[in-house]
Amino acid sequence: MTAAPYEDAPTWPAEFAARYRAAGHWRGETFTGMLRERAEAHGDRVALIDPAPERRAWTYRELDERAARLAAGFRARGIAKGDRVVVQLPNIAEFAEVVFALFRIGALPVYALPAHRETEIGYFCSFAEAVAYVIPDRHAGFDHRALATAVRKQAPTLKHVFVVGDPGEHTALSDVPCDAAGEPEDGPEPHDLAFLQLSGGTTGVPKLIPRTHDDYIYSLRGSNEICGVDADTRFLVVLPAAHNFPMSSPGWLGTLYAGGTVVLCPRPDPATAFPVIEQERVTMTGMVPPLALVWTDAAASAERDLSSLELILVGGAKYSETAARRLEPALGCRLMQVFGMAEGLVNYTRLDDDYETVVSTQGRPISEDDEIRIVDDAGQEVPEGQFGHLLTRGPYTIRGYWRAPEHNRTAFTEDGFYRTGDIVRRTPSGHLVVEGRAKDQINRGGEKVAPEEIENIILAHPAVHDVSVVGVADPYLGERTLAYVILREGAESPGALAVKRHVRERGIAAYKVPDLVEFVDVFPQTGIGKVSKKGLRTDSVPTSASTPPAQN
Ligand code: OOB
Repeated sequence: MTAAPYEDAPTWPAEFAARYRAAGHWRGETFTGMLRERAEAHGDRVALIDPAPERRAWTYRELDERAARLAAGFRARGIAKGDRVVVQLPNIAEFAEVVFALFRIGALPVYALPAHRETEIGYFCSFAEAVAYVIPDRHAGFDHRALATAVRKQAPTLKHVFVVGDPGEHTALSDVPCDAAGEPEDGPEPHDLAFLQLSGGTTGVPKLIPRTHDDYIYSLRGSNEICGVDADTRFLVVLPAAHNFPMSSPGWLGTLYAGGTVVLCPRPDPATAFPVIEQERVTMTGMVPPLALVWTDAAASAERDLSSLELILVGGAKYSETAARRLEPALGCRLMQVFGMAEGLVNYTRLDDDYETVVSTQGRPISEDDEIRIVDDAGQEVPEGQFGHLLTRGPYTIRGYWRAPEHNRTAFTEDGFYRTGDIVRRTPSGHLVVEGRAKDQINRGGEKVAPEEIENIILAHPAVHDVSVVGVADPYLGERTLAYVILREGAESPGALAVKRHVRERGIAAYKVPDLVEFVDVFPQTGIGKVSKKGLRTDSVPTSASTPPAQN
């Protein structure tokens, strides 16, 4: 493979790149260099703890050596710079080993979530022309090897399936490492792509987000400074490690950047996480609002010692002020709100913000070079303090999705601002308050669902004439998904369960199966003014921007 895939997305114009370098944001670091430096500086410190099923603790030296050996093995099997590799691993130590091995080669991990199934994985593998797919044998009761077998049939570029555990008909990851003959000479440059992150999505298929070493490492450094991450930090990864939030805000990559210790949590529930916090003396973690509610409730009766916790970050979806006020007293640590996106921009409340700001805003940008515009439907800036569409541009916000020139024309302004699809207002202190959303996306407790993706599946049901998937308020998740279905004339109703089964059987992440299905004669005028998207699509009218804000 050539380096061409690195160029498959718009990047920062030269004058911006020069400015970000001059400002010291982009320092010419790579992930490989970062890990090697930490291994040289304090090789005996523990980088990573994986508590289950048997506790494993890898030092920085061990992680670096493992990544080097695995990289050599990947190269021996033909994986080269610029190749894409879909990585679908749960919160296990091998996650870090695999991605640092790929970084070393300059191959690009595509971060799938453990919940993704045949529809999503098949798409990632074929769209990204992936050469390899890395999986666990089984996870959460699901056999990923069978999924891999099915995906191989539809993705002709896929040459390897590497399995953590029992490989079945595929290749055991443990058979891959071999003696490393030094570092590859053609390893990635700091301005090269490091990986492809997934977008929450507003369209039928998720978009891939190209992040470079330079830009992502800057967001780690900035996040670490704001959150006070240092070599003494013990960060617990409770959300899926593949998601941008637990990866970089400040997340496990931020913690490794600082030389701290990452503790992987196999499941996020208090019964699993609290004993890990006690045993490993965890100091920091990050989570979505519904989980923060569960932890807040569970803390009162918890028999575990949570006193090592200093800071919990909450974000990914709107955290209600009422819930936010309960967290600190219940868990005995500080709260920080985070409003971020895999495309780039991340906002945090600050450790020295007053309490009211922490509980009632979603923070302010990491960087003084994060440019924020809040505009009305016509693209004009709104008066200070009023709400509008959030547009952003900056040193770690992408200038375009990977291989999506058509979509990029509407997702970005001509001068390179990303249209976040979020409706926000700015307080006098510069903090943002998320008021709602204009994009066609449902935020199900931090998990993003693109209605169009689900509608397309439901439309394929023989009894269905038309469908509209919308978000409805839910006290726990913030939003749940509701599919309004109009049946074909004369068709017998298959019933709500059959519609849900139809979606599930298409092999899709469980969180995307509609929570509710209602059969209607015409689409009700909902709070967000949805109409038939089928009609919209045939008329090819853009669905974004003009929709009034929905409540998150
Ligand atoms: C994070 O990343 P994504 O890419 O899954 O989702 C981004 C979207 C934002 O555009 C916004 O609509 C929503 O998620 N969001 C929030 C929020 N944080 C994210 N909405 C309201 N309040 C918040 N605090 O979700 C993500 C990435 C990095 C750090 C944190 C979250």
